[in-house]
Amino acid sequence: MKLEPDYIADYNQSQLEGHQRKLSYWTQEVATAEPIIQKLIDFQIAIPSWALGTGGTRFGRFPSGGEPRSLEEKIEDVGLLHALNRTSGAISLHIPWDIPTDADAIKQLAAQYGLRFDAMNSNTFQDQPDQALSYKFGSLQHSDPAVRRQAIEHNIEVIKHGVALGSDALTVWLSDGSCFPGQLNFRKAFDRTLSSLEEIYAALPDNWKLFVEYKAFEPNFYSMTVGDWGSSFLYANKLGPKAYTLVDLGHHLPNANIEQIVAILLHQGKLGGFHFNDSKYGDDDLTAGSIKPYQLFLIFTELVDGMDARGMNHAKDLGWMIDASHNVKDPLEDLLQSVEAIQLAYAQALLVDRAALENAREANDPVRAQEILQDAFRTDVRPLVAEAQRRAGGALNPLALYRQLNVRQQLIGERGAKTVATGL
Ligand code: RM4
Ligand code: MN
Ligand code: MN
Repeated sequence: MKLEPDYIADYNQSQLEGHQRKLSYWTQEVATAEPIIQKLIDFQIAIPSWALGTGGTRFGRFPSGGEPRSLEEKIEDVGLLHALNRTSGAISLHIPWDIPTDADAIKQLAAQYGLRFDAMNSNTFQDQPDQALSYKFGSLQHSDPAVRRQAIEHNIEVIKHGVALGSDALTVWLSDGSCFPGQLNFRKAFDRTLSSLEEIYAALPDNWKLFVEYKAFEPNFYSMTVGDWGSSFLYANKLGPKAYTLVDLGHHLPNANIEQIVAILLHQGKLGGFHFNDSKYGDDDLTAGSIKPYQLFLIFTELVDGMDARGMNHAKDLGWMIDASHNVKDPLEDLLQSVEAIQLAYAQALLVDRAALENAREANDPVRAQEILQDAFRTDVRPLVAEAQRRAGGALNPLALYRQLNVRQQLIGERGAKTVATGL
C-alpha cells in the first residue's frame, strides 16, 4: 500500500487551525523553537525488519493479519511509516531472516520510499535448517573452533550483504554464555569471543562500524559473555577505533542507571548505537516511552549533552534504532508510538537550560537541578514534533491518520489475514 500525498495534505489541512494555535506560543515565546524543529526534522530512527510482524512470548502469538510476507513488503511497511512521520527513514536487516536476493533491486525499492539501510544484524543465536554445526553452546565463544569459524563466516557474509545495500555498520548481539554454574570457563569464553570478533573486525570496510551489543540475561541465565556495558566496552576498546558499544534499553539488570552508562560511554567516545524499547521487568521490548518516559528523557538529556560536548551530529553520529516486539498492538501503530515517544524525549532534552543546570550543579543545589530538568520534562512539546513532521511532508498526527485511512484493513485485504512475517 502506498500513501497518496493528497491524503496527508488533506488531513493536515483539516487539522491546521488547531495546530497553528498551539504552535504560535512556541514561535512567539520560545527563542529555541526553530532550531529544535530543524533538529527534529533531521533526526531519523531506523525500523528493524523483524519488528513489522506480531511478536509473542514462548506461550503464544496472536497475529492480527496483513503482516509483510517478504522483504519487499517489509520495506513497503517502513515506507508507509516514513511517509506518515518522515522520521523513520531507515531499515535495519537481520540476516538470515531477511536476505536480499537481489540487492540492487532492494536498494532501489528502498530508495523509492526514501529509505536507507541502517546497521546489519547477524544471527548466531538460532540454528538454521541448512546449518552444519549447532550454536547450542554458543557461537563466537564456542569450545570447538569449527563452530567459531562458522559463526565468523556468517558475520562476514552479513557484512557483504550490507555493503551491497549501502549499509555501514554491523551489530553483533550474542546469546553466548552459560545456563549453569561450572558450565563455562569465563576466561576462555572471553578470549575466544575476542579473537572471533577480531576476525570479524578485520573484515570491516574502512568506513564501517562494529557495534557490540550487551545483554545481562536471556537466553542464557547464569552468565552472558557480553553481559554488560563494561564487557562490551572492553571488547570495543581491544578491537579498535571502528568498534563501539551498543546500548539496548531492555538489556540491563533492574533499576540500572542507563543515563549514567550512556554519559560515560559517550565521554569515552565509545557509544555507537542505541536500541529503543521500554520495560517493566526485563527485555520486555515494549513501546518506547510507555513505562518510563522520564527515564527516556533523562537518557536523551545525557545523549544531547554528551554529543554536544564532543561536537557530534545528533542525527548522524550515532545509530538510532527501535528494537521492540508487538504482542498485542498493531505493529505499525506501535512503531508510530515509539517513534513519537523518542521525538518527544529528544525535543524535551533539547529544551533543558544547560547553563542553568551546570550552575546548579556547581553550586550543589539539587533542588534547582531537579526543577530545571522537570521544567523541560513537563513541557508539552507535541506541537514542535507535529510541526517538524508537517514541514518534512508528513502528517501532523501520523497515528490518527493511520487509523483514519484504515491502513491495517487495507493491508489485510492486500496480503491476507493469516500472513506471518519472519523474525522473532
Ligand atoms: C536481542 C537483541 C538484538 C536483537 C534480537 C532479535 O535481544 O536485542 O538486538 O537483534 O534480540
Ligand atoms: Mn537489541
Ligand atoms: Mn533485546
